[in-house]
Amino acid sequence: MSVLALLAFAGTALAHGHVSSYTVGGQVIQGGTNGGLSVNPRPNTPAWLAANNDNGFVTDVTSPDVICHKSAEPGSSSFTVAAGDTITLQWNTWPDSHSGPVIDYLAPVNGGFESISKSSLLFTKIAEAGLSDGKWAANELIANGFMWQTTIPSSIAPGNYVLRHEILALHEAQRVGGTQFYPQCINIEVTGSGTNTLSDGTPGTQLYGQTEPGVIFDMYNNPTSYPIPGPAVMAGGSTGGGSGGGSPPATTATATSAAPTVAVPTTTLRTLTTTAAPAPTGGNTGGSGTVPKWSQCGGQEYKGPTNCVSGTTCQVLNPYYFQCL
Ligand SMILES: [Cu+2]
Repeated sequence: MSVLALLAFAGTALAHGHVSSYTVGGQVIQGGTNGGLSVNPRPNTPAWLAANNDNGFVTDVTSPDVICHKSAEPGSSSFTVAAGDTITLQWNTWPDSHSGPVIDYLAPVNGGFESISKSSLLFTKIAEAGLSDGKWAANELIANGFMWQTTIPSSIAPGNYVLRHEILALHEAQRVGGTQFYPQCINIEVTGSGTNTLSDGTPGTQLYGQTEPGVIFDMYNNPTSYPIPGPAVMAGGSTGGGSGGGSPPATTATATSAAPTVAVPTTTLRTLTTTAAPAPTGGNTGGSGTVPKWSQCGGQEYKGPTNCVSGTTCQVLNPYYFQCL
């Protein structure tokens, strides 16, 4: 019995996750968790490093740890994203039992990334997904090979920002202090012609109240709706799914193949990213049956075409998701 109990406990503990990579415009950036804060010398990475190499979580909504995870320290570099473009966030894993919302924030950065004081970051919510048609966003993420997508609103002004991506696990949320926060941060440089500088955001330690509806929640009572906690989503932000269909829309590749900074027409992206369905079959199977760049080409339970378009190869991002890169 003790062996079984131990095994069960170990399985649970190991099942928590982190973002293992970020993909945008053909760049694949490592997540910050590998080795945590102990890596020496520090990698020059856009992803923040934190003491979450145990894949743990934060429960105190007023702790600095809730900003970008435990003892987080800013990444020293950034990667470029055009306003209107979509970032693919790949979690290494996520347990089925840990249902909850998936939320994304942006905070503008004044000055260099290395000297960020995390307590001075002011976050604006750019996307949120909670409970829709009886399905939790976190479980949607699992169904899509632990992948999530978030679009940088096209109105965002050029400049440096921290993207704060987060899953809330609600399996103990019926009690105060039971909700588990899994924030992940990465530095981005937004390009484009937007004008919104996000000057009226909220400090990370003030995003949530410990007894706010949605932080306190009983997920075991067959809920039909869920009040996503935190500030309201900005105008032009995204509500609903972020799983986006298992692969970035093919139009992104078209737009970015000429130059990485070309903005994709907002209307096109919005239509595509709000469709919480697999990539249009016409996109993958039309014509020659080759897979466009950025699209899925393999992985467990994947049944689509596997031949990548010329100039790309099918690369394993995780056992569930191979992508033409
Ligand atoms: Cu857990």
